[in-house]
Amino acid sequence: MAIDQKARYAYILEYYDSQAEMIRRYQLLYFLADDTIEMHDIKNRRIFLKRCQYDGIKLSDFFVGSIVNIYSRNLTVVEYADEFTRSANVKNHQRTLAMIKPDAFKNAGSIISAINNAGFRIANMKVFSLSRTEAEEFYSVHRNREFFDGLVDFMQQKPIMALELVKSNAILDWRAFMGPTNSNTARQNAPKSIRARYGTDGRMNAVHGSDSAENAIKEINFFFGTGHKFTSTAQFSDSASSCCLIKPHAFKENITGEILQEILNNKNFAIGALQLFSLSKENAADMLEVYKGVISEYVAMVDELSSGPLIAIEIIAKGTDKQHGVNQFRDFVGPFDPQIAKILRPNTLRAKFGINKIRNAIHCTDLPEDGNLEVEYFFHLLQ
Ligand code: IDP
Ligand code: MG
Repeated sequence: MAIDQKARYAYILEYYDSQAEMIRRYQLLYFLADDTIEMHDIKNRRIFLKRCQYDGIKLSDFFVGSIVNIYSRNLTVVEYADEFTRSANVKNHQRTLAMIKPDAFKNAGSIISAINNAGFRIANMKVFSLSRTEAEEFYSVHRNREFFDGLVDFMQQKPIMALELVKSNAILDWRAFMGPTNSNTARQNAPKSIRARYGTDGRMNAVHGSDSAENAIKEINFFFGTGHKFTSTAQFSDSASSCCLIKPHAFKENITGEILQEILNNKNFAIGALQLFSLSKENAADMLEVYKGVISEYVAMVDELSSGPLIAIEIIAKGTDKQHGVNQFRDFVGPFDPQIAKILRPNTLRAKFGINKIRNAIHCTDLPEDGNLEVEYFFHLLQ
């Protein structure tokens, strides 16, 4: 059956215009028949983008809270503009809170790959180190259970990663994908599940997932809402910190997990802090300021860095002096140009995951004295 030519979804998008210091609102129409979009400036009642196919934009990019990049602007989808769009999207874009628990943190990359392969989109992601009070609050429904104290002890041992996942039927699908609460039961009854593959026992079971729509909202808010300020996990060390960015193209290609796992497997480095960010063009230009006028690809680098979500990571080099630490991670990342990297240093991250000089998968700190500055930019200034 042919799709109705006029059938379209409608969204309200916002963009912070830093030059005019105001928020601009647009209505975006997505035509289902031919995957074209059209945009209107709401205030001026003017057409902003004539109906066209827009490279790199797909229907699955649109849900409340998502960020789409059009004409180098990062636009946030803030609401559905009509009931047709709302009811279709509420079904297609359910959200849930997943957590990678301390026992599985060393496998966080592989778990993220599995999450992506199972069709979940990652809308938010951050590493936390929970205090006793925070762990107690998160699991407060279990306060009277005999396993509560053990659970709280376990949860505040090491870093954890919280993830906001989006998919149709996300809550139940993620619970099924996690497997039974007890990892040993999981290995018997659901050998492909995450808990079977990465869990330890009944308490240390690799991952968490919200159990209802109500709790999903509560738990997403707990980690990603503005209500609670968590202590930063970043170490901001002048001697050991350097900054690694998994670039937007790599995030879009769903290779974040593979890259992260390579970093986790390398015994020379530890992860201090990690978080998903969407940089505006101004932020990206700020961040890459030192390359302005130095590297001919500067403008294209800024465009790439502001083209969608990226993952910022504080890398802690273990047991080395400052000079050595940043250089050691650079060495692991490899030459700027992946084509050269593939020939000269085939085991480096850029050789394995990069495409070209702009889409080279990873940004890493170049100069030892910039390591902590770059980390502070993400984990202090942008917080
Ligand atoms: P769920 O994580 O599968 O939703 P819940 O019953 O909500 O399971 O329990 C929360 C967490 O408490 C579990 O994931 C597990 O870490 C821990 N836990 C549950 N039951 C036991 C137990 O019998 N012994 C030790 N820890 C437990
Ligand atoms: Mg539960």
